[in-house]
This record gives sequence, structure tokens and C-alpha cells, in this order.
Amino acid sequence: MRHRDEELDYDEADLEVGHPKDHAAGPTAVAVSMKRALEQMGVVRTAETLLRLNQAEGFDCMSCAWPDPDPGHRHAAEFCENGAKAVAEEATRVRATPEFFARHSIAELDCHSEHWLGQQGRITHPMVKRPGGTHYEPIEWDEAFTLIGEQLNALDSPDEAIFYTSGRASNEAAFAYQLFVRAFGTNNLPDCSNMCHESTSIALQESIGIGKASVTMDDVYQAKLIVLQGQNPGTNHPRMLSALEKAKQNGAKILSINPLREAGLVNFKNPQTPRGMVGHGTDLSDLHLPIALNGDLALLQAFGSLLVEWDALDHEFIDRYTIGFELWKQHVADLDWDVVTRTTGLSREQITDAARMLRDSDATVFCWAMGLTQHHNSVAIIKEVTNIALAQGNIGKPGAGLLPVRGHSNVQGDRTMGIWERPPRHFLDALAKEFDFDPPRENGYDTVDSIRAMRDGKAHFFLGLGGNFVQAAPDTDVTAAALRKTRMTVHVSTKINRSHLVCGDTALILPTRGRTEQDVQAGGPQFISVEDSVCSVHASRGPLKPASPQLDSEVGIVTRIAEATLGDRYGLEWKKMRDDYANIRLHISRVVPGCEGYEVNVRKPGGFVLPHPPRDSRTFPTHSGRAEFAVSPIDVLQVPPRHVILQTIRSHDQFNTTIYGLSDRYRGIEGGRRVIFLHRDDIAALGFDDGDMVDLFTHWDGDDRVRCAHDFRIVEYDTPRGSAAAYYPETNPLVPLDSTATGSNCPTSKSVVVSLEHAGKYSAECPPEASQDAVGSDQVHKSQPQPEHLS
Ligand SMILES: Nc1nc2c(c(=O)[nH]1)N[C@H]1C(S)=C(S)[C@@H](COP(=O)(O)OP(=O)(O)OC[C@H]3O[C@@H](n4cnc5c(=O)[nH]c(N)nc54)[C@H](O)[C@@H]3O)O[C@H]1N2
Ligand SMILES: Nc1nc2c(c(=O)[nH]1)N[C@H]1C(S)=C(S)[C@@H](COP(=O)(O)OP(=O)(O)OC[C@H]3O[C@@H](n4cnc5c(=O)[nH]c(N)nc54)[C@H](O)[C@@H]3O)O[C@H]1N2
Ligand SMILES: [Mo]
Repeated sequence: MRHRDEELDYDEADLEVGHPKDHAAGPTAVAVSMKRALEQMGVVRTAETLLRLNQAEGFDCMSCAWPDPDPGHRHAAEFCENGAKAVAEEATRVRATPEFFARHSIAELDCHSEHWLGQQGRITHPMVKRPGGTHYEPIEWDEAFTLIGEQLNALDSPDEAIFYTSGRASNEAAFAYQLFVRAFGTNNLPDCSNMCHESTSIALQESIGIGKASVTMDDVYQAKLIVLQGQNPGTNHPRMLSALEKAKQNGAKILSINPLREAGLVNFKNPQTPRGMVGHGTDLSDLHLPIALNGDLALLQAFGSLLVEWDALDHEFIDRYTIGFELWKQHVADLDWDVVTRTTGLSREQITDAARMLRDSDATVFCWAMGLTQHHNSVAIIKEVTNIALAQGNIGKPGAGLLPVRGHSNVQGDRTMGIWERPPRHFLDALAKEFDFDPPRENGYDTVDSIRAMRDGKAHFFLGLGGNFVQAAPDTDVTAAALRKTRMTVHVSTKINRSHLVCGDTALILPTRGRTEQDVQAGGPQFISVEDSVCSVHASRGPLKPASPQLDSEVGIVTRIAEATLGDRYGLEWKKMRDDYANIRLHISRVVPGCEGYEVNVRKPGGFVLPHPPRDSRTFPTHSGRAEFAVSPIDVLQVPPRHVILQTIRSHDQFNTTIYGLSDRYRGIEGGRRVIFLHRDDIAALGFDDGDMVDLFTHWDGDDRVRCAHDFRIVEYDTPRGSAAAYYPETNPLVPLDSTATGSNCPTSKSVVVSLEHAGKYSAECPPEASQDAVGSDQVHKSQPQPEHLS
């Protein structure tokens, strides 16, 4: 049986499995960047965009939140392969016009792959699907805003509406959006962060009093040791490799901890240098620990135990700035090494070697991303990273600190601007004072709770400011059904994605300008501002003419929705904010802590850095006023016989749910995406051969739903035993909605317990004709027999 997407858009026979690469970037990266850029944008637009990307007077790359070097130290080409792909994807010359939507019904579009949908180009007009309609048709902006306002005002309570944000929205758009939503009367502001670094935000908030990185770029350059844990920088933060190279040249060592030996952890061929283009490049990791999935809590506690045993501790720091040390010390002293070696898949010698690197460094930077945040015990894992940093006094001194590497280019800024379903009290107080109304005080829904609310008929309206909710969220079929139950879905988007095809009774697509584009409003040309992973805020100005004269900016769209919904409620001056974004920034400067003088500071080349008490002065704004050691039991994920843990990851050719192409070059995969990476011995033990086609089934005790995803080709790979990997979002139907991290409610996308069956053994045929019920994920038919070990 073939998966529907691939049947239409590409042939599985094209899938090629080669050898994983032992280095990242190099000449191939340059060639691929230029090829993709030229294909999508042509010569002129390629020059107009790429030369301004990440320059002080240019625009901020929308691909990731990695910081830029100081203004005087930027290269003429300050971008990476995946940044170039992101720009090409947005600045493409292809257009999805009203004629395109007239030619293709929604059901027909839904038969295509995410990759194909993205290739149909930029949306040029606002579009509507009316109740009972089969196609999107054009709509005037004014009518679209009126429909939204009427729908929102007809709800029984503002809490029946959900306002999602993806982390690409600018600070200005985000601030205006949260203001609108709170003036409307709800804190239902879920965002992509709920599926991303939420575990980080919660853990750091509790441990050190602020949920953000405690380092500057200089700290990275000056570090003696950099730990890269649960992160694939070569693909997802490629410009980070230049910073790592510089740190290595300054004498840093690198410890990488990852089930996979990702190319970007091994060696970097910097395209900016001759040795990167023709030479050996720079070796990165000095030691690599191929940890089993979800083994990190045990590993970190073993580090703690050894550091305590060796007395490699900063007692002065511990005494002066922390609480809870003695309890933690006792806890790690009682460590059970059998549990540690079993859970991590590592030997005591390997762990001891790594702990020695920590012992021998007096300035360590700890970096992490989704490999640590998307497990059931992620909050505990990140608190344990913090414990290790605190034990050695590695916070608030040069060359040291915590560096959660953020995903979306402005996900951190959106939070700073108040996109948060659990807004802190001081933020609401400041909002009340500035705008003279009382914002709602009750917490709103996060992403998972939003899905539950729509599923259970408690929410009837969904608006997405960017993003691709149905593909990004867990449990695809549940999420799709929940969205379809709503009265209205609205998406502010640049390009077509699956979420547009999973419609409420009425569905609207409001097309927006992107980062690459000029933004002229009544008050003249505008710029926007963003915050990167190290709390640095700076301006961004798009160089290109917008993809269509019909497009408005996100600020324009949000303020017009606000006008249509709220009228002149509370005297909020939406037009003034829209005409000149400086008026939004003035509000920001008076509401958001650390943003005093925003307008002046953000206009400086390179912008300004937000305050961070632990980084700046070893002040810890926690409940106790000190940094807090946390004690967490090692809870081992139970894996039944004949099951493996599956992590769902990004290929080198995608941005989250946007699939640029079918080449995961560093892992040796070309021409397809439906693969599952497994250790050779697991393949044999499960009774399969390399190259076999399998279906994947989730083992989850929480409910009796059968979750499956079809047609994955087994690829023998260098991953620990019991630890499998496959791409996101194809595997999202397998992630149970209720399987979330304790404390942060983040879906457990990196530890899904699955079993494998020969393809087709248990599944009915894919529906021959796609219907409105079909989403681009796989369907399980109710009559389908369950695999024996699941029943
Ligand atoms: N080009 C590109 N850039 C991106 C993105 C993109 O899709 N494409 N996405 C952006 C976003 S929103 C984000 S959040 C970031 C994501 O950046 P990453 O977190 O690097 O992305 P993932 O592909 O999820 O990779 C997770 C890594 O963690 C490892 N890992 C998984 N489980 C474990 C574990 O239990 N322990 C340890 N130690 N390691 C583990 C995996 O092997 C993998 O290397 O990238 C951002 N940048
Ligand atoms: N299984 C699994 N699921 C995951 C993850 C995982 O690792 N595994 N990762 C999670 C993570 S870390 C994240 S951050 C989420 C991502 O979740 P989202 O942020 O919701 O998803 P994206 O794919 O980044 O959103 C892409 C869409 O944004 C729109 N877009 C692009 N540029 C713009 C713009 O400038 N303005 C507007 N308004 N729209 C724009 C386009 O229409 C595009 O289709 O997914 C999460 N889901
Ligand atoms: Mo993310």
C-alpha cells in the first residue's frame, strides 16, 4: 500500500539510502543554497535578499533564533544553507491565486503532500470557505474582518475562542495581538512554544527565576567547555557552528550528548574560510555520548554524583547564591549506577570521561533544544542541567551559563511581548495601567488544552497567527477532528498549508507579508523588531516588494480584526498603532520590563540586550530569592517487549511543517521522508530486514485509541538500541494528546513508545477518494484488527 501523499506527488521508489556524512556545511551547502535560491527567486531577488539577510540594516532571518555576531563582525554572506532555503521559500515568484483555488477543491488539495502544498507559492488574496462550501473563494478584506468580528461577538464567552501564535510574529504584531485578545476578554493565547521550549521556560523560571538563556555570544566564544545536549545544530541552527568553531579556536572543548552522531556535532567545514571549502574543516566534539532516548536525567545525576565525589564544586557560589544543595547532594550520592547504565545505554567509563571534562572546566556553557524538552520528565531534566551548572558556579560569570537554543526566530520575543496563556501578574497590572481596562486574570488554554477544548465543544473559534496547527500539534487525527468541530477557523499565513484544509464551518485565509517584504503603512515605511536566543532585540526591514498588492502586514491584519471585533472599546487606538508601529513600541516601552527607551535602543545597529538578573548580577528572582537546586527521582520510561522508543525529528530539508525538499543529506536520505532509523540489532530482534516497509503503532495506556502511521522504510542506522527515529510531522498521528511533560504540558514528541508491523498487515486501504474527513495524515479504520500485543 502506498501512502496517499507519495502516490500523488512522488514515488517511493525514488527513496535512496546512502551513508551519513561526517561533516556539516562545506561547498555542498553553498551550492544547495544557491540552487534553491535561484530556482525559487531568480537572480535579482536572490541578490536583493541574501545580501541583506542578518545585516544590521537588513532583515532578520526567519529560520531560527540563533543570534547574529556584533555589527562590526558580520560577513557579507551572514546566512546558512537553511536560512537561504527559508528566504527562498518565502520570496518565491510562484503565486497561489484565486484561480488556483477555483481549480482545486479543498478535498483535492488535501490529497497532496505538505511539500506540494508549499510549492504552490504565495497566497495573493484573502480567501473564504463558506459553510457547506467545497472550495475557497476570494473575499474582500472588509467582509472577512466583519465575519470574524460577528463570529467572536456571538460567542457565549470570550473563553470559547482560541488565539494561537507561531513564533515568527514580530514583537509589534505579538504585542498588538495579545492586547486585542485580552481586551476581547481571554488569556487563550497558546503558541508553538507550548510544544517547543515550554519545559525550559518552566524549569528555568523555577530554578533561576527567569526562563531565558543566561549567556551572551561572548560567553560562547570564551567558554572552556560547551555541552551540546539534545540538539542538532548542523541542521537547525547552522550559524551556531561558526560560533562553535570560534570557541574551539579559543581553546574550548565540546561534549556532545545525542543518540545520533549528527554531522554538525562531528565536523564543520566553514564556507567562509578556505580550510572549510577545501580542507578538513574543524573537528567539533571532543567526546560524543550516544545516549539512549530519554536517558538524560540519569546521566546528569551521574555527573552530579561524580562532581560531588570529586568535590569539583564551587562552594562559595553554592553558599552565597543557592538553596537546596544538601538535599540534592544526598540524592545524587545515593545514585544507583545499574539504573544509570541501563537507562542511558552508556558505560560507567564513558560517563566518567564526560564528567571529567566538566570537572576540568571552570567555564561551561550548557546548550540544549528539543532532545531535552519533549519528554514526559523534561522539566526535571532541565532542572538537572541547572543543578550541574549551579554546583560548579557556572551562571553569571564570563564563558559560562545556560543556553536553551530557541527554535522559531521570534518565539522568545513573542513571550516577552505577552503571548502567554499564563501571563504573570505584573504584566497584566502594567497592561491595565497603560490601557485603562482590567485584563482577564484567569489562565487560558495552552496548545494541548486548546485541542481538548475544541474537541469537547468548549471552544468554537480558532485563529492562527502564522503556523500550521494541525501538523505541528500531536495526535493529528484528534486535532483535525477538533478543528473541524469549530464554527470558524482563521489563518494568517503566507503560503498554503494543511491547516487551511481542516476547516471549521467557515474558514478564512488572510494572506500576509513576510519578513522579506517592505511594509508601508499610512505613516510611511515601517520596520519590526525581534528578540533572539540570547535576549538581544533588534530591528528588521524587508527589502522586497510584497508578493501581491492585496497583502497586509500582520500588524495591519491584527489591528483590523481588533477594530471589527471591539469597535472603540476602551478607546484603544488601533489605527494609530497600525499607521506607525512606533506607537506600538511606545506602549511596549511602558508595559514590558526592560524595554524602557525601546524606540531609541532598537534603532541602534545590533539593537540592545534585555536585562537578565542571573546573568548580569547573580540575582535570582525566584520565590526564595536564590537559585534553587531541585531533587528529581529518576523515572524510567517503561518500554514493553518488542517495542522501541521513537523520537520525531527534523530532516535537513524542512522548517518544521514546511517541507523544502526531500534531501536529508547529512543522514544519507534522498528522495523521500517515510523512513524509520533503527539499530541493526533491533531490526533483527524484531524480525525485520533493513529496507522492509512497516507500519508504526503507538503503545499508550492512557486511552484505547489505536494510533498508527503507515509505510515507513526501515533504515539501519547508528542509533542506540531501543532508540528509533523518524521525521516530524509524518509521525505526529502517533503522539498521544495526553502524553505530555509533567509541569509544562509539552507533547512528548521525543519519546513515543511504538511497535512495528509489516506494512499493510493490520491496516485497511487508504480511502480511494479523499473526503473532507481525510487529513494528510494516516487514517485508521474502526473495523481494523488491532495488533495482538496492543489488545
Ligand atoms: N532548518 C531548520 N531550522 C530549524 C527548524 C527546522 O525545522 N529546520 N526548526 C526550528 C525550531 S521551531 C526548533 S524548536 C529548533 C529545533 O532544533 P533541534 O532540537 O535540534 O531539532 P530536532 O530535529 O527536534 O532534533 C532534536 C535533536 O535531539 C536529539 N535527541 C532526541 N531525543 C534525545 C534525548 O532523549 N536525549 C538527547 N541527549 N538527545 C536527544 C536528536 O537526536 C536530535 O539530534 O530548530 C529551529 N531551527
Ligand atoms: N512530532 C513533533 N511535533 C512537533 C515538534 C517535533 O519535534 N516533533 N516540534 C514542535 C515545535 S518545536 C514547534 S516550534 C512547532 C511548530 O509549529 P508551528 O509554528 O505552528 O509550525 P510551522 O511549521 O513553523 O508553521 C509554518 C507555517 O507558517 C506560515 N508562515 C510562514 N511565514 C509566515 C509569516 O511570516 N507570517 C505568518 N503569519 N505566517 C507565516 C506558513 O503558512 C507556514 O505554512 O511544532 C511542534 N511539533
Ligand atoms: Mo520549536
